[in-house]
Amino acid sequence: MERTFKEKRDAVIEKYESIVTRKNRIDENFYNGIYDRYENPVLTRDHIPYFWKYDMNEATNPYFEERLGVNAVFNSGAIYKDGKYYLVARVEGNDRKSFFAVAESDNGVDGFRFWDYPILLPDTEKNETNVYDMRLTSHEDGYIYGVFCSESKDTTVNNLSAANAAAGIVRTKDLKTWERLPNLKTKSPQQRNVVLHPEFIDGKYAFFTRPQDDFINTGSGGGIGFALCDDIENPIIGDEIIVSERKYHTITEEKNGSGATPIKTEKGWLHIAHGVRNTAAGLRYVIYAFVTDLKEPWKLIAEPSGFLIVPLGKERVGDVSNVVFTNGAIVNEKNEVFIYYASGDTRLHVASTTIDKLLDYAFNTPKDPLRSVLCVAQRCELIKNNLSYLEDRH
Ligand code: M1P
Repeated sequence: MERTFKEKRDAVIEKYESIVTRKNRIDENFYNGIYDRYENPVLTRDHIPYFWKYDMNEATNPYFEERLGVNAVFNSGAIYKDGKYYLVARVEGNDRKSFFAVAESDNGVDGFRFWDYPILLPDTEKNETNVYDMRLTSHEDGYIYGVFCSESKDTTVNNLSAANAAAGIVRTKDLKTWERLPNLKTKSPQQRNVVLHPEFIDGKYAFFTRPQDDFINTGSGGGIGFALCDDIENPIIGDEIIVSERKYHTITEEKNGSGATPIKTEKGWLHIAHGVRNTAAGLRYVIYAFVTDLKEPWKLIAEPSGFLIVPLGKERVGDVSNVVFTNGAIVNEKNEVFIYYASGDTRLHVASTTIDKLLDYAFNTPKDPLRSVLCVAQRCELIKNNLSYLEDRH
């Protein structure tokens, strides 16, 4: 017999509560010494409040059907404020449009609950169709900035899928009221993965950028860029200096992009970014790290070889398989670091570590020597040193 409206509704509420109150534990099956992974994602489509999806009124929804479904919750900006962990997640409706919503937790690894309403961005860009991937920057000017991709249809070509990506900018003090500034103007025809640096450089705002010729392909775009901006209320940047290059036969060959807002450490600015390579099965997105100079943050001072985080197990499959992507990390007062990364453009996970471990990783992992023969020599050196310590191993 079919369940009553009340039975269906109560079951949906119960499932939601069990998901958002579920404890998360470190995944003991994974170890690399650099960071911990967790058993469960921190945000999924099941974390979306039921009252965002169902009409809860029996008179207008007698079958208790979803009216506005949510497909995925992924790429999230992150910020630590007054002892709480906040994520500004990319929520994608069944209609493919993304929007932003704040979720809050007391410990950064579980218990994330969305606030009652998603963020209502001021509608100042009339051609904007889609918004996604907000990076949150607590700037020394006193505002929290959100920089995100503002996407609109490219009407200059006869191609229904052609789109333009620009960097949208909003700012807030409380994550509740958001002021929209004009989109960033750059020389590059397209921009995605733009991040505002937390400090003034020579009295100016500074952006990490990703110059690109095309919506998907970066074309001549050489990697993650850096540029200064005189006026955040009329944001224009000039020439972009390339900070982290795309390189042949590496994890960044196809493209790369800034991820989490750079983290200030005593040894430099720590960046957690993404790199993309092409394969016969399509693009493969991984997460990598690099460090730039404290005073001159466009200067690369450490770039360990290869990836930091790669999709593993269930993370490998999703709406866009073979993808991990980050646009947010949090450092708390204990110098613990929480890297929020999405898998498969479908759900959001956390990896936890510390500043010390990440710096050790960044400065003591060898660089990519760019050729197989040199990679083998690098590994043989490690083996030779290890075997001298392990002489009595048999
Ligand atoms: O689908 C993978 C990612 O693709 C884009 O990243 P990039 O601009 O580097 O290609 C973004 O749209 C991102 O949201 C998405 O996760």
